[in-house]
Amino acid sequence: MKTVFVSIIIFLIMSCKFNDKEDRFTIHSDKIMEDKAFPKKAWWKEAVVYQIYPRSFKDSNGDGIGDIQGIISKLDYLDRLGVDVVWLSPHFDSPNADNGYDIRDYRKVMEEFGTMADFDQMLAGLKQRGIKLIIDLVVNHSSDEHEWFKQSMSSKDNPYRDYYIWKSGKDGKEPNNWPSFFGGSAWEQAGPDGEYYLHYFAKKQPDLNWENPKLREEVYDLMRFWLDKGVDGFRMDVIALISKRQGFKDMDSIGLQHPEFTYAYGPRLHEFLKEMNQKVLSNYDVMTVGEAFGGTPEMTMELTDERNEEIDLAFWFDVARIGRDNWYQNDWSLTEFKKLVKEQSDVNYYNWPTIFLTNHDNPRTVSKFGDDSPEFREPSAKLLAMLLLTQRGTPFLYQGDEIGMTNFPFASFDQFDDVEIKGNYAKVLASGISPETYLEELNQSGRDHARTPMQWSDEDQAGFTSGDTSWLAINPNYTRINVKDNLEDPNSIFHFYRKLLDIRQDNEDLIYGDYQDIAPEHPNIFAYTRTGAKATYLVILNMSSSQDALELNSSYTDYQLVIANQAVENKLLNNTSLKLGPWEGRLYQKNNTYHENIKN
Ligand code: TEU
Ligand code: CA
Repeated sequence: MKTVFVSIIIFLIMSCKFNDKEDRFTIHSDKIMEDKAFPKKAWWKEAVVYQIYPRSFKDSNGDGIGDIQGIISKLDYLDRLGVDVVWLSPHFDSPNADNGYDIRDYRKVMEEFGTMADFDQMLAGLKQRGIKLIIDLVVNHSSDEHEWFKQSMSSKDNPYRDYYIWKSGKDGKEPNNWPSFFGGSAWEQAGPDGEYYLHYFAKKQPDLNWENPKLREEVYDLMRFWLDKGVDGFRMDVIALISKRQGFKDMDSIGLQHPEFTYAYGPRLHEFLKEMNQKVLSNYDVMTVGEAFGGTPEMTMELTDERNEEIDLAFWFDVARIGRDNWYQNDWSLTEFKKLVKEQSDVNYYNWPTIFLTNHDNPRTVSKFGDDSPEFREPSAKLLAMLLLTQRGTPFLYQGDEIGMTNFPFASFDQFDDVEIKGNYAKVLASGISPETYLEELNQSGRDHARTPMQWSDEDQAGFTSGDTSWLAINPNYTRINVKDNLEDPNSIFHFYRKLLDIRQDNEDLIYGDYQDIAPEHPNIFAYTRTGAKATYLVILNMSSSQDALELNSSYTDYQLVIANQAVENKLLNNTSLKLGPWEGRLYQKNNTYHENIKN
């Protein structure tokens, strides 16, 4: 009896194992039979996107604020770098409560940035150079200075009332206990009727009411306005938040304690996005990328599943925000990091991933993921370039990363500009945290690190402005870290990015190839392959400031070195015991190994 039982167990274990193998094999053979060995091609899958935060990119008129003519003066620079698409953070008319993420007029250019003629000139200049442009669509909320909101606030009977979300108070207090991401309640009392309006972000960013079909038509119209000008798509700000849970019940009572989960993926999100796609996006050859936090991978994948016809791409925040708990930065390990990268990469056939390490809401890439000390800043910035540009997914590169710009050494609170940092200050201190601790954390996590002006040269104000001051302090390390020096030095971070961009664009398998982590448990070395029809690429990155070793299995011999961030003696990989220096990264290639790999 006992033996029968044991054999049944063994049989079960064996068959699981066996099935496992079978499955893997079936997936591959299916892929080939159905011609699904590789994802369907699309220009936005092959593109590398460069994000411009216009306020901090380049000032042309000496007022200390970046502007469109400034961008125009740097188009050749972008062309030289070799990026395919520019994502421009908001350039619309705005009172700048949140640096343009609070729009007063969706059809007007922010005066500080220039005019519509400047915008058209920039767009034409980009197109001449074969660079596409996507703009920021911020339609979860508008500015409270938008005409719609002024009307809406003026009276309960105004036809624009339902463009926003108004509720009466409960027992003389806010309608529910929802908090704003930027401190305090998400409700603000306003107007003659004593009602409250909803704002997930600052008070000056009232949430739009997507339940109202008229509002939705307004949004579709403004999208057409920019698409008809020739922009190539949108980055969609907090798009997962547009459909509100209509009960407006207290957070605890709906069982979703965290605001991100309470606000994101509301019941009509997919319906709204399908409508937007059908009425607008499907009429243009454009790309869309949604900022989509607050959901599980499955929920995010539903947004970008091409069969659903909603949006093309989504930003998953797990990788860029690893270890983050609000403004608090916890320690994290490389093995966790690898798991998150793999999770992002493992989307199904109908999805395509994105990869980014920072944006205008996060610390600098080299300071968070590399080592920004004078000794290791350069090799680690180059290694992170290799990581970003050899992943499976559309890479998003943030301005300044191509020269290894670092976090700013904030010494006091008056150096910050960010509405989030200021808005949360009172709440954080009231919770018993000391200002010193908050400042220390913000020096790792704060949004202003990414927003200090671009360092163009070692001249005054880093060549960002000809004026005496800039809107946010320049990082004092501009004398060492700037574009001018990078352009002159053939071994600079800039030129390394440029070469990698070339390599990616010339090697389709590096774009579409399968992703496999070959050393998921290694604590310091990130090693993976990208396998396509013609070639397999092997990427080996020592993500630590000390020397380390990696044992490869014998199938990884005879790989040819493509590029490395440090001198490598032997261009042919014929030794399976590898020793890597601190932050050493190598990219190897071997031809025609795809079919062999399947058999293995
Ligand atoms: O950010 C969305 C967002 O919620 C976070 O990334 C945000 O930075 C904050 O840390 C949450 O605690 C987008 C924009 O990227 C950001 O710049 C805007 O401030 C925000 O939406 C509101 O429009
Ligand atoms: Ca200016």
